[in-house]
Amino acid sequence: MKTIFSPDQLLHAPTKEISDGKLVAAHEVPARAEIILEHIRKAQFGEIQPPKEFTLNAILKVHDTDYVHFLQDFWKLWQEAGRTEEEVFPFVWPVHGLRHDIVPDHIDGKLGFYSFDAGSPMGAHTWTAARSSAETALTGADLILSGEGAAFALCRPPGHHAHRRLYGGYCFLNNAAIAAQHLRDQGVGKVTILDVDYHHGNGTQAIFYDRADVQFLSIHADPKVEFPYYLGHANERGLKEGAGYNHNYPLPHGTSWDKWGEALEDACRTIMKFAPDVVIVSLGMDPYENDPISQFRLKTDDFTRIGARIAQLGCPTLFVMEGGYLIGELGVNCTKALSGYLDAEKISL
Ligand code: OKP
Ligand code: ZN
Repeated sequence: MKTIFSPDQLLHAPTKEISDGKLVAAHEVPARAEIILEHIRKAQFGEIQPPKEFTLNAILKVHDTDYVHFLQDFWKLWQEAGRTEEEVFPFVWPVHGLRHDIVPDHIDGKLGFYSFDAGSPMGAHTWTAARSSAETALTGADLILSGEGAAFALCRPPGHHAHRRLYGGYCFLNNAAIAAQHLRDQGVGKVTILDVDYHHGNGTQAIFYDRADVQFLSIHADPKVEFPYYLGHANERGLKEGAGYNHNYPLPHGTSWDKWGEALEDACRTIMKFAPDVVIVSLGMDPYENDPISQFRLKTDDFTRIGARIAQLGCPTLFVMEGGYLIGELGVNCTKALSGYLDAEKISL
């Protein structure tokens, strides 16, 4: 299994974020990708290659043009406004009852217009890193198109919280969604996105909510008590043609493998019924028991089981990195998920 990664993805390097009502040290940091890469090298799963370059077309199939231009032009606009801070936060949003049909000219208005949280600082190189992360996912999708059975897109910054026209949850471009759309545009009939990150993949869900060609399933902490709070409930089943193609598995804080594994089993049976041509896994390592911001209790060996169960689906599979925060075990857990996939026949579930 090949891995795709670019050092450009490290250029977005926030040092702080707003969380729990205060400024705290940033969690979504470049070292996350470095520690994973180091373990991927050691595991010798296969070649580690840089992403290819893509025009913006594939990104614009998923994200609105004005939003992409905002991300692209952000640093210039920030400087033109005379601002000097290197990490930038929104602080005012067009929530219920306010207007969404006029994009403000002022940078502070734009920041709130295009975001849904104050936890995702932007800086001079955020666009470069986010675009590179999306190209990593697109290159992974191309490997699948060229006949590879599996590939690992080591995306960072992550993507699953990003909507068509909104950033948040450390995500700017929805890497998994961009890869899924690219596969569809290259002639793949049906794509499943299985999101195993601890947090609900609200962006991915929203992007494909009214579509039957891309099935979305997410196993995550109940949004009643966890970020992103306002999406991810079990009764969100899809709309119009997409009705019945969206499946959420919200689970309580403290969930360990017994209940998590049951949800995965149900999700895998639902995927089998859909019979996708390609599976994309939004791979988060944050369901881990010692993840610094999460409250599930999966153990290292449980990630092996996740990989092995996904392998049993028997579909070409693109793994797209999402969350999982900085601790010593981050790299090991990630390679366990991938080796579980590669060695599935040796693993009893
Ligand atoms: C991104 B991904 C913790 C605050 C968390 C945002 C979490 C974003 C998670 N006190 N704020 O899905 O892992
Ligand atoms: Zn997460």
